[in-house]
Formats: sequence, structure tokens, C-alpha cells
Amino acid sequence: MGYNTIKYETNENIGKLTINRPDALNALNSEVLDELDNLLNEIKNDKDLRVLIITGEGRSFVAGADIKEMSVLSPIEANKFGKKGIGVFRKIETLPIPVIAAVNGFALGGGCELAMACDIRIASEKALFGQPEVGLGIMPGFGGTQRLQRLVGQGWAKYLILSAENIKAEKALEIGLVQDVVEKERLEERVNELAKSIAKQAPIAVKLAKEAINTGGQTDIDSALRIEELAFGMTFSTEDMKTGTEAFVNKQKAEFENK
Ligand code: CO8
Repeated sequence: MGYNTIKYETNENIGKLTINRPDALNALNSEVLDELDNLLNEIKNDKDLRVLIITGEGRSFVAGADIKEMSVLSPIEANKFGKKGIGVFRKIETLPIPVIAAVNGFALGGGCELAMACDIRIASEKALFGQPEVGLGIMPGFGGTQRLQRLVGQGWAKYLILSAENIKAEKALEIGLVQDVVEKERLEERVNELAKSIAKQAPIAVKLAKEAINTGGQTDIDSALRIEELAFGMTFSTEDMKTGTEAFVNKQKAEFENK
């Protein structure tokens, strides 16, 4: 399918999705969200894919939801727009494969929220993070009030959301919002390295581990440990479990088949 506002390519078993509205610093309008939704449905059904990378074209990751589009919305329309974004971001978060945000520039408002819906965030030293919504008379509406506190705790979540202050990549690293910061020129290489290292692990084990972290993170410890117990047991029904453990015993490298 052809897209106007996003680009998608695959290299072996790694997908790369680029938000492609550089003139608007990749702001998320309804068209971007609709196209993302369609593409994510395709990605979800691609059995060969093992990792997805999300990044932005040009000097911005995503500078937020499209303020021009939002400025004329009625409350009902705003609600619909918010719901659309929340649905798309949840689709990213619950994809059966890991998703890495390669944060190449501005990650503001909906852009920070998009990065947070990914499993891992690697930032360029030029990246800027923030939830500036209250400065526009609105508030985060694509999951920011919930995901930010889960990632960095309520203190920093309140600091960032209530002050609308932006922070540089190094600060984002310090508070745990991103997992690594690299020079701008090295971002692609660093993210590809990480994607490849995830892609060579046993895919079903990776998928179950992601699911256990996501689901367990939303529940009490006893239920969460039960989720882990069940998922752990399930890995023993895979051929990849035999491949992985036998390769270790025979001092060989495992090649997993996603079975
Ligand atoms: N929406 C629409 N257009 C944008 C956005 C945006 N979020 N950000 C940048 N642009 C456009 C600019 O309007 C400009 O367009 P034009 O050339 O036509 O004037 C172009 O991108 C380039 O931007 P600037 O000239 O401003 O570039 P600068 O380098 O001077 O500044 C900044 C870069 C600092 C990133 C600046 O553009 C900026 O502050 N952007 C807005 C950041 C922001 O406030 N983001 C949060 C938006 S609100 C949000 O995300 C809510 C999410 C939840 C929605 C829930 C829905 C109900």
C-alpha cells in the first residue's frame, strides 16, 4: 500500500518506519495516524519481521500532534482524535515484536508519547524531549500522563507535564526516559546494532518476555509472577528452546526458526 506521510522499508527481518512530514517537523495529523494504523496492521501480520524501528524524517522525530489541525476541533472531535492516537500507540506497544524508537530530534508532546509507546528509546544527542501541552491550554492526550509516570516515576512525570519544560537527551537518559544517547551521526548504526542483536534471539521467547513485562507491569506482583511462570513454561513447547539449549550444550551458535 502507498503512503503519503510515512515511509516503510524492511531489511531482512528488521522493519523501519519513518514519519515523513519533515516540513511540519513530522507533526501527527489524522492522515499520519490513519496511515500508521494501516501499516501496523500489516506489520502485525508479517511473520518474518523480528524488530521494528520507528524514526522521523529530517531534523525532528515528531514535534507533537498537529496543532493546526487540533486548533479548530470541537470537544467531540478532539475526543475522537485523542482516541485515534491512543489506539495507534497501544497497537505499537502491544505489537508481538520489539519496537525501538530512534529519536533523531524533537520528541515533543505526541512525539514524546510515541517514543514512550515503543519498547526501547535510543536518542541522538540532538534530541529534545517534553510534554509542552499545558502551554497550549491542553494536556497530554496520547497516553503521556500514564506512560511517562510508569517510565520515570510520578515526580519527573509531574515535573515535565506541569512545567511544560523540555529536556535534552542527556537529561532524558539520566531520568531513565531513554536507554542510550549517541552522536547524531551514530544513531542509525547504534539502533541497527541493537535491532540485529534482538533479531537473532529466539523470537517466541522475545515475544513472550515482552508480553510478560507489559502485562505483569500492570498488575499485582503475585499475578505478575504467575504470568511469568506460565509464559516461561510455554517457551518449553517451542523448537527454538531445543535449538537454543542444545546449541549451548554442544558449544555451537543457535540459529532460531521462530518455531
Ligand atoms: N503541529 C503542527 N505544525 C508544527 C508542529 C506541530 N506540533 N511543530 C512544528 N510545526 C510546523 C511549524 O508550524 C512550521 O511550519 P511552517 O513552516 O508552515 O510555519 C514547521 O513545522 C517548522 O517549525 P518551526 O518553524 O517552529 O521550527 P523551529 O525550529 O523554529 O521550532 C519547535 C521547532 C521548537 C519544535 C517548534 O516547532 C514547536 O514548538 N513546535 C510545537 C511543539 C509542541 O508544542 N508540541 C506539542 C503539540 S500538542 C500535542 O502533541 C498533544 C498530543 C495529544 C493530542 C491529543 C488530541 C486530543
